[in-house]
Amino acid sequence: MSEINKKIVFSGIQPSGEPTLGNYLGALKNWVLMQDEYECFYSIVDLHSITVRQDPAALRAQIKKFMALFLAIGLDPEKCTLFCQSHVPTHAELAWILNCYTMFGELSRMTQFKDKSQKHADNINAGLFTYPSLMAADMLLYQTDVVPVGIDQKQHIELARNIAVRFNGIYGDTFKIPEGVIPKTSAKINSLADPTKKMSKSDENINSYILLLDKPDDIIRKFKRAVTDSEAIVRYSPEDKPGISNLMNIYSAVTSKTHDEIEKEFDGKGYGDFKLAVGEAVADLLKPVQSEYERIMKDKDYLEKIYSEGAQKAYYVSNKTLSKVYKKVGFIKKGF
Ligand code: ATP
Ligand code: LTN
Repeated sequence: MSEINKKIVFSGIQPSGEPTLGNYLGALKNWVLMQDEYECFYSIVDLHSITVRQDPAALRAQIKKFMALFLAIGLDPEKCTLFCQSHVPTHAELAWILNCYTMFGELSRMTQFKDKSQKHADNINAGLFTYPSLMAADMLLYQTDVVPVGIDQKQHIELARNIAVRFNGIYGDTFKIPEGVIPKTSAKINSLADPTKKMSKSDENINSYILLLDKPDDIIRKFKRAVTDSEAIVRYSPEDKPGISNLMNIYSAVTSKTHDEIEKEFDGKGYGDFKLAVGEAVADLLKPVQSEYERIMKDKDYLEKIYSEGAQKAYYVSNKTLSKVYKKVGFIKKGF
């Protein structure tokens, strides 16, 4: 069971497609790095994913893929708790309570809500709107200290903090106030097709993203096609050269080279050489992950064991916070 002195980490990812290089460099890589030092809870947030319409058969397959990929990238179930959000009912329960302490105006200001409402104008449902209260519940249930995410989630974490402070202000100390951890060069990996936009697993254009399970040839082809500019100088300048700067961020995150080192390495060389180097570095990074994934996917019983044990532990830990909350707001104890 949990080691009390370790700080708590919580993070989640939606099974709304297949994980991309953006998910990996922005979030998942940090998840792996944190597992030795912290008590970590990592969730496939399936409840969140249905705020956008999903095909049930595809969703089922994606969730299993995500769980296998968690293990393939190096998350160790001995060190962290891996589970599906829908298997742990405390998340939906606390989300309801927090909805009653979250203001309409606050939710209206969320950029993810505005973006997704525009993208899915035919399905602006209440779940899409109250998405951040469920996300706040995810974090607050575990008395989380640290939340590793990409920069797009900063606003949601701020809101969760505000909700927690508000609740604590009314009822006394109940929730720990969590803090976001955002990586330096890979906080926002952009689309290869439109480098002013975030790389996103639910993008319609398959050339806009690299999937963790893309084959090496596809990876190299996608980088070759990546939108850049006509200057033909590898130079970091996100404003004037979003495409090349995005590729430099990727190359830097994968090889640990600084932007200066990358500029020197490709001084006098064309974009062709640079794109090939980025493609090869990414393909090399993903090769061992992919073979590990193939191995794990063959053992469905093992996968089921991991997410079942994960959910049991997550329920045990999170229910302590939920019981505290029920008591604080004035609900009476159940007699069974
Ligand atoms: P969707 O396209 O369905 O909105 P997504 O690809 O944006 O999904 P999420 O499941 O919302 O991915 O995010 C999981 C984690 O990955 C979050 O911490 C998020 O900040 C991070 N992340 C997602 N895309 C990127 C990106 N392009 N660059 C850096 N981090 C990212
Ligand atoms: N909203 C996040 C996914 C997510 C999450 C969380 C991240 C759901 N719950 C709790 C960190 C902590 C997203 O869309 N990327």
